[in-house]
Amino acid sequence: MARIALITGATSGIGKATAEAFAQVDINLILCGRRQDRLDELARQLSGKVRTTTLLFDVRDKGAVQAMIGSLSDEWKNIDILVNNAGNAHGMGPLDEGDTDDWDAMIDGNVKGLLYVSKAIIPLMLEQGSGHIVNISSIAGKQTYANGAVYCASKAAVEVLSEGMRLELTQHGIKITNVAPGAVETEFSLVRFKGDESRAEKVYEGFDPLQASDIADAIVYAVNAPGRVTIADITILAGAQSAATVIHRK
Ligand code: NDP
Ligand code: 8X3
Repeated sequence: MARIALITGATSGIGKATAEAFAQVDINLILCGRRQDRLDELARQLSGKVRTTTLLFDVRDKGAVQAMIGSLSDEWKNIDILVNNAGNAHGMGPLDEGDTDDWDAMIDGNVKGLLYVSKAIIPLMLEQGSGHIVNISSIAGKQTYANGAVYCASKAAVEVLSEGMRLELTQHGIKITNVAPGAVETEFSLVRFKGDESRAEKVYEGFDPLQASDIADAIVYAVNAPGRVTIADITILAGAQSAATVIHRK
C-alpha cells in the first residue's frame, strides 16, 4: 500500500520540493502550511500522481496543530513519514540589538512548532509500530555564526531533538533522520531579511547554491532505504561551501 507523508512548510522551498519528489515515488501527501492558495495549487499540481490533502495551521499554535492533525479522516491517519520542515530565520544581527519578536518566531516555530507537530503524530506512529520522522535542521545547528546565534540555537535544538527522538523511538520501529543543509536558494533569505530582495539575492551571489530539489533527493533516499538501514544524519553543503560561513564566491 502506498505510504502517507505529512510535510510541514510545503508551500515553499525544501518542503515543496520534497512533496514533488515524494509524488514521483508514489507517496501520498498531507501538505501543511499557512498559505492555503499555495497548498491548493501544489495539491492540484500533484493530484494526477498521488492522493493529496491539505492542512492549514501555524506550527506555533499548539491548539491548531492538535485540532488540524486530529481532524484527519481515518484514510489519512496512518502517517508513515513526517517531515518536520517548517521554519525560518528572522533577522540577522548582534544579540544586544536583537528583536525579541524575531527570537520568539524562531524559537516558537523552529523548536516548539516541531515539538507540537511531533507530539501530535508520534502516537499515531506508535500505534502502527512503524514510522519515519525527518527533521530539517541546518549547518547552522552544527556551526554557530555571529549575528545568527538565535537561529543557530534553534537549529542546534533540532539536532538534539533528533537524537532524543531516535533514542526514544527506535525501539518502536520509528526511524529518525536529521538533515542539515547548507546554503539553499529558497525564500529563506527573503524571509530572514523581511522582504529585502537585494539583500536576499546577495546571499546566493557568486556561487552555485543548493537547490531545494537537492535536499529533497536526499530525503527520498533516506525514506526509501531498506528497513535494516537508518540514515541518521545528512549534512549537505553547496559545492562551493566548506563551512556555514565559508563560501568560495567567484
Ligand atoms: P522557505 O522560506 O522557502 O520555506 C519555509 C516554509 O516553512 C514555508 O513553507 C513556510 O510556509 C513554512 N513555515 C515557516 N514558518 C511557519 C510557521 N510558523 N507555521 C507553519 N509553517 C511555517 O525556506 P526553506 O525551504 O529554505 O526552509 C525550510 C526549512 O529548511 C527551514 O526549517 C529552514 O530553517 C531549513 N533550512 C534552510 C536552509 C536554506 O539555506 N534555505 C538551510 C538549512 C536549513 P508558510 O509561510 O506558508 O506557513
Ligand atoms: C540556513 C543556512 O547557513 O544561512 O539554515 O544559516 S544558514
